[in-house]
Amino acid sequence: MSAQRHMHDHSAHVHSNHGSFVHEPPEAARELYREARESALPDSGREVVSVELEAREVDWSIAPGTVVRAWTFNGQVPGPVIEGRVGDVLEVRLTNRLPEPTAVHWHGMRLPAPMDGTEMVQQLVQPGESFTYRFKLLDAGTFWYHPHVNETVQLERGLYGALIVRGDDEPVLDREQVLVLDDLKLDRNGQVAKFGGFVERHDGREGDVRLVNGKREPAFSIAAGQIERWRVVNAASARYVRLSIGGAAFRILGTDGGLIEAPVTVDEVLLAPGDRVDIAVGPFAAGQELAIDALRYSRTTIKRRGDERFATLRVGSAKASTAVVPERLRVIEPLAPSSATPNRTVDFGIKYSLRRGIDFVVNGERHKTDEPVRIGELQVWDVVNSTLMDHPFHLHGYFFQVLSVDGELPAWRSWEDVVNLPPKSTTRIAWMPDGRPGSWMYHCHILEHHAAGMMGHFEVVR
Ligand SMILES: [Cu+2]
Repeated sequence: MSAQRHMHDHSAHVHSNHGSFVHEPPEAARELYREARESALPDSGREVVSVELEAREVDWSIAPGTVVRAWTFNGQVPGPVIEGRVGDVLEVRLTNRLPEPTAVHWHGMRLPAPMDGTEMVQQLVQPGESFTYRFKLLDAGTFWYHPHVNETVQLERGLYGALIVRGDDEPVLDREQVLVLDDLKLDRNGQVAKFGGFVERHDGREGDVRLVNGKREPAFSIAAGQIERWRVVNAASARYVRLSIGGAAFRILGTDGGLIEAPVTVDEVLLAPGDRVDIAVGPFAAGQELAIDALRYSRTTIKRRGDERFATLRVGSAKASTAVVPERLRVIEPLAPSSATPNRTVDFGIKYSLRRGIDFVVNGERHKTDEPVRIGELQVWDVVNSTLMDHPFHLHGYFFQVLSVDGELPAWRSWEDVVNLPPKSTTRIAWMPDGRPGSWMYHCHILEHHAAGMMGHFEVVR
């Protein structure tokens, strides 16, 4: 199908995203899209990975005898795991069979702006229509995809999936598993509960049903003596997951933007909404059973939670291991010293509103229009959280490094696209606009906060 066919004019339609707030793609969007699509060519020896994604409603079984009316990619929750290699081109044709418009955001990908899947860079894909995303895979890591339209509803109903990009120099472990975490709020009839209300608006929507790969509290297995690489994605709307594997030690290998410099041994790791972590799990002894839990995490919500079970890990009989976890994984050059002078402050705050109760704002404004950023000019931003709640800050299209949190150095250097902002804190980040002009955004990845205005958009310009 041609670009022209996909991009025909929808200007007569009303696009609903966050309430009455409408972002529109620029006039030149069609031409920019065509250029981006045509210029995405694989490196020599690499290929075009073609994927068909159909967004459609199906009955999805989260547990034996428990069926939920879900919105899915290709009839499954999560959507299919999409896999490619660095240097490949990913081409995804999205067909919308939902009763409302959608679009797909490729979370964490350094792609051209017209492929970012937001309402700022493309016309939404109307029911019955298709749209093709095509971009080159530049970075190895664990990414994910999800709609950026009516996202509080579309993600909750099941529209999300993992996207894995492999590099040449990856640690070779015994086996790999992808764990996509989510929670689901069901009503008395066992269906997706209605949306909205003050608690949901304030806390973000959390549910009492915990899913891993679309199943309620499933069991995983690992062979005794083996070490596996787990790629974990937090796809929940608002839930923070302080991931524990029975209290056992595991090694962090990578975060949002791929491998870190050296493995870090921990017995828990925090995944804010939108976060990913790659970990080396094991070895364990035969017969062990470990609880994969989210430990209690207080983020100053109205509704509180204790430790909660996501899954169980059962250790089977022993198998030989050939896993090697190298002591050095890669080198990450620092973008800037922690003393670098910030050139922008992004302040996540709340304001009381007579009409809406609470507004979630950036520098005092809902859906802030921020200053442009020039390609090649290092960005050092102080990202401030003025509130008493945690907020996960997400930047589209570019990885950043955390330079400091309240003046303290982070425990390790990494590339991130999500960082949790603790209450009343300042997180200094650095990032480089490395090209790819166009409309970009940052926002809180608690989807209800994003929808309520905790986002800013800006142009990257030459
Ligand atoms: Cu938030």
